[in-house]
Amino acid sequence: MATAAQEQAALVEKSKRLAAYQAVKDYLLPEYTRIGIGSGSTVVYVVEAIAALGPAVTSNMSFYPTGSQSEELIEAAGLRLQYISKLPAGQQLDVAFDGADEVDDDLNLIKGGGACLWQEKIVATSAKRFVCVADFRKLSARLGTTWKKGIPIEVLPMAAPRVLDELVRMGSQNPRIRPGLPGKAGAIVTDNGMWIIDAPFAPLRLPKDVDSANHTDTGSDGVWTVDALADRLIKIPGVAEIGLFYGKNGLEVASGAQKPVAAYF
Ligand code: ABF
Repeated sequence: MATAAQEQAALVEKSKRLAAYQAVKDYLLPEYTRIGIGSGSTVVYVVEAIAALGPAVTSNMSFYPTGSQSEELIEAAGLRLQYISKLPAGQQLDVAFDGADEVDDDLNLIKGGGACLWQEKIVATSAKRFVCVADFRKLSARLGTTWKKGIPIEVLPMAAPRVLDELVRMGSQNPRIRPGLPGKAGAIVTDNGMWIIDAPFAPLRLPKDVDSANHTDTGSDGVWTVDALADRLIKIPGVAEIGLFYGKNGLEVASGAQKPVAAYF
């Protein structure tokens, strides 16, 4: 008989798969030719759902990865691989699909738990529409509620100590350089030769939280809004990119069985 933990794990996998198939059904139009493919375990189901459509649908499509993991995924599925560096200036992807670590009420995202956030942000912002595919565990009212490890920040290795100092000044509780994968000494090294710092902050406010006199979006009481924190983090010298995705234009939610969610911008 399955344990409670095994049942929960099976439910999570089912939810990821449902969310992925629903997102592909709703947002991969047959006329599309350029599709961004993100990273993480949920995206594995996105690629599975796309490959299941068969060559009749996918033969005119090219797939743009966000790093080595999704590159391998695209190739293994027999889909055409292309690189974002080859996308001419002035042109866009039709759509990009990716996962997330946490999604808030306004559909802001924490991403980067898989250390691919820089290329993920480039691919996401190169697309006319970004589709975030996430299972029910990822939803929370405020970022930093369920994803306690901190906001992933990609940094130039030589700048890491200076960035850590600044994060502490900004109120991050115990920011840390992410260690290498099991069996690998030292810091994790991204596909771009950078390191990742994980910076925990108190759950981030949204604009709807800051309209009373007691609240501020400046961080002076130690609690940041998503926008104010993101604006400040990206300006720290040595920071290459941050794992806060907070473009809000045109966001929508689609839900289905087991509460899969897709966020779009
Ligand atoms: C990528 O993979 C990352 O931005 C995010 O950190 C992670 C989500 O992985 P999973 O789908 O395995 O939860 O999308």
